[in-house]
Amino acid sequence: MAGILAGKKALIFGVANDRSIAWAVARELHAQGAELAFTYAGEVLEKRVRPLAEGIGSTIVLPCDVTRDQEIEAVFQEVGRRWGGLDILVHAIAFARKEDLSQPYVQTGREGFHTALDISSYSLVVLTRHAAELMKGRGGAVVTLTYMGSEKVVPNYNVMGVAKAALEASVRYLAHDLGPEGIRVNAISAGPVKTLAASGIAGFRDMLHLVSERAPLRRNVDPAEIGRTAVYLVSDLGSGVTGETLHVDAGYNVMGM
Ligand code: NAD
Ligand code: 0WE
Repeated sequence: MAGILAGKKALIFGVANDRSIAWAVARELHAQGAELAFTYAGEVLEKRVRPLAEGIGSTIVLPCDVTRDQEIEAVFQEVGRRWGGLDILVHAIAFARKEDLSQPYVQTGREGFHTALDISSYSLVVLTRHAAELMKGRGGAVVTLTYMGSEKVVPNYNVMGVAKAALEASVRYLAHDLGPEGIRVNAISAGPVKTLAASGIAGFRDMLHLVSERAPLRRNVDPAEIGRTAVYLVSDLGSGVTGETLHVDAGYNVMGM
């Protein structure tokens, strides 16, 4: 019952509801004994996130829209005050304008490009910088969520694919910067999962079906499998792994035909 993350303190960004990948990660970290804190993006989501957090004994639930530097600073100040340090950062945030996920990529405007890269890519850099301050002298681990649309063209993923490519490159550069401090930075490239972020996407059900037919495992991934991979990456089991993007996609990405 001790768990491989007993005594570890984890701060989780990206829970919107109980279908969020961040929530599946939270549950698996909690099952391994980690103590958790959560952030939510806006009042509407507080109503969803607070009961979930309280249900697993978390008392630190703070607002954070990652486009607002003051909110980010307030989160890390409060976590520092309550915990005096941090071991694990989970980043599971992405956003692009709806029109940029339907019109041809070539039409992407400057504002839409900036929005997608700011929220989905730059946020990892600023959150990791703050987290590293609280990980000083104790080491730590950062994990983010990405998608294969960074490596290969997935129709309509568009500017999000470009943002995920920047996110994965950031994982490597952050791993280089923070390795000397004993802080590891990795990404999980997940197969499609039916979450709130996926619900607005036309044809998402067909994508799930196609993956389940073509992937080596002949099925889709279960969010709990993503959560348990996060446990591996942030725990001592993954002590030699940093700067990596690990696919958890039933093997879909290895296929060439
Ligand atoms: P989700 O909608 O449950 O989570 C997305 C989260 O991003 C939400 O909690 C939302 O509040 C947050 N967010 C958006 N804008 C924000 C902002 N300005 N400030 C703070 N938070 C903000 O969907 P999800 O599918 O669980 O997405 C989590 C991560 O997993 C994302 O990075 C996504 O790209 C990635 N991912 C998803 C899938 C999938 O098929 N669902 C596959 C691979 C990777
Ligand atoms: O990263 C994602 C989705 C991220 C996302 C989703 C939305 C929907 C609502 C970012 N921004 C928004 N903006 C909105 O207004 N995934 C990996 C899931 C996903 O999204 C796709 C996919 C897959 C898979 C979009 C097109 C094609 C495939």
